[in-house]
Amino acid sequence: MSNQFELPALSYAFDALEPAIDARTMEIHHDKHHAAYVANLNKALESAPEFFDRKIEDILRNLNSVPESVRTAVRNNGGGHANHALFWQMIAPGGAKKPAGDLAKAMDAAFGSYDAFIEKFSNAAMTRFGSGWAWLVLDGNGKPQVYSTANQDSPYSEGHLPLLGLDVWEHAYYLLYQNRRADYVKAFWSIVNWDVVADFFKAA
Ligand code: MN3
Repeated sequence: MSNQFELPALSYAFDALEPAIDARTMEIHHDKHHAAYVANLNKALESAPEFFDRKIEDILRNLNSVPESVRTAVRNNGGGHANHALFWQMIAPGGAKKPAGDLAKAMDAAFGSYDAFIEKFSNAAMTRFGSGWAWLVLDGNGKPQVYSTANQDSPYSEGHLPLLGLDVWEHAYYLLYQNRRADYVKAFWSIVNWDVVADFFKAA
């Protein structure tokens, strides 16, 4: 098969995000969960191999171009692949621990303040029933928005550009936090790499 999708290597050690996220969770999350999304995406596209030449974000932006027989599989597993590939970067160790510069200005204009943003995003993460993601995105007009998506649905499919995402599937936190999603969401703010978020913002 031509350009099958590949699991991107994690650019840091499994224990690099402790104590916010434990090494065992990172290992299973990356090596098992993310790997499964990639494998299932490749399997789904066996019947439509021309999609192997396209970027996953382009496929997700145009899900209606995917054959109906595999569209749901691509939405779920392609979304899973794209979302996790972004997530590992957004929580990479290091970087600024608060937004700055033009990104901070755009966020303050949209949400009022950094604290108001944190509250809005955390609320989106807490109120997503079942599995999904909380997002900070740039919408079609280039304005910051906060919302959550179900399952592995991607902001790309809404025509939006994801800047920051938080995985609130139980597989992302259950080993360390069990049912305490609020503690996981709170710990997330200690590992966000705002330099990476700023790079996504600049590239928009
Ligand atoms: Mn996950």
